[in-house]
Amino acid sequence: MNQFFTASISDTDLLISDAIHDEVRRQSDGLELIASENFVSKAVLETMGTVFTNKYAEGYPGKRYYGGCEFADVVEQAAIDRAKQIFGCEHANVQPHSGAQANMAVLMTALEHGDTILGMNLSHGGHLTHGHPLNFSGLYFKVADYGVNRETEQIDYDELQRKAEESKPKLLICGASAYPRTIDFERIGQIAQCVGAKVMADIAHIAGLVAVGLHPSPVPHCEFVTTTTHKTLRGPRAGLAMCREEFAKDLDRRVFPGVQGGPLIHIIAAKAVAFGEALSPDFKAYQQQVLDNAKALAASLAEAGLRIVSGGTDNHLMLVDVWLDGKGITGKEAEKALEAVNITVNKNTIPFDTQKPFVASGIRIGTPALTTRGMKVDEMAQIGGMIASVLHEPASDEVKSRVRREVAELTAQFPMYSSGMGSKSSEAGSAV
Ligand code: DSN
Repeated sequence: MNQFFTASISDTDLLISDAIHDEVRRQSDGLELIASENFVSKAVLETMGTVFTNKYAEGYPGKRYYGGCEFADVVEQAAIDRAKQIFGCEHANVQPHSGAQANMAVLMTALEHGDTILGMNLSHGGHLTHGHPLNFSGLYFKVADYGVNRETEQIDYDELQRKAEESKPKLLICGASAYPRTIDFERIGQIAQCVGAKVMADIAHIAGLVAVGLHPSPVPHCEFVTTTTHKTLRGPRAGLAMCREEFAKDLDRRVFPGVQGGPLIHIIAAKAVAFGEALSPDFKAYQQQVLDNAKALAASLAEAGLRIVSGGTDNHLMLVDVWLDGKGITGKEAEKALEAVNITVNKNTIPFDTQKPFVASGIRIGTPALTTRGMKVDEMAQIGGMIASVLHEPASDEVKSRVRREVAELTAQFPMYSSGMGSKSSEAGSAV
């Protein structure tokens, strides 16, 4: 037998093999609270590591530029059909390698170079691809932005309407990366109609909730809907672009050959598997638990004296103001203090932040990953207490070692990926 096809990574590349092992252990031994992260099923993970990675399949099912695509067609068609079934959209393109590329394809479909877009300000919860000056969206289009109200810290739809009337965008972009409240897609659709704009809803964060009806769907109100597939949707790291049938041909042309070359068929196959999981009744129960957990965690943090931006959460995430007008610590310090006890979050600007994005006044916390591990509201209350003790006394070694111990005890009760995945060279055969 040719060793090339049989040797494992632990036999051939110790540097990478050990890093994989260490990452398995890091994920398993820590509390993962980054709102945009999740853990995929073993089935999704397995599918990503298949021989479909060897296949070129430029084009679309039934219309490829390469021979030998009959099985690639099976998996891509399954992913398309399942995406359409989940979201009730007229057309789905499952080839975008990422959410950013899905957004780029939509902007190229809906706009000409130099047209105006109206997107949510990044520091109020928006995304780089919604008009940041250093991103393609800000480099190639004129950008107007909207945000949240200073008092409520929620989207001010009257102000959004005013901004739309003033800037007359060709495309209104909604959806966010750090917005904890329900988005009124119906109202946004009406505003766009009034000013003759099309709408792109980027539901990367809330796609799992939308999939099961726990967040209102943008599909009836928006010409284009994009998402990543790896956040609440719990699939492989990738993107998905959907649109009304009238834009289908143009969107497909913009994804390939406009923005990308050959599709990643192994990832598309994994999207199909994840979409199949999203269609199961268990997925709705999972998403409900994500919401219940977010509410419980926000409540326990608030009870411990931390300020939750906008007063709470309607979805899978919350923003915590840790700076408190100079009475607390920066987001950067909070992220670091929590990392030291194996709790992973990310620093995040809060609306009207006075700190630079790399320092920030807040942290963003989300529950999708820990909910996948099986944690429920009792564990969230416990975790809220741990986070609060570290943030109240970030310099205390005593608090840090206590919380580190509590994290170890808690994570041990919720094992993951337990089949020996990522065995370290020095511990061959050990299960992680
Ligand atoms: N970087 C992603 C997030 O963390 O929300 C968005 O692209």
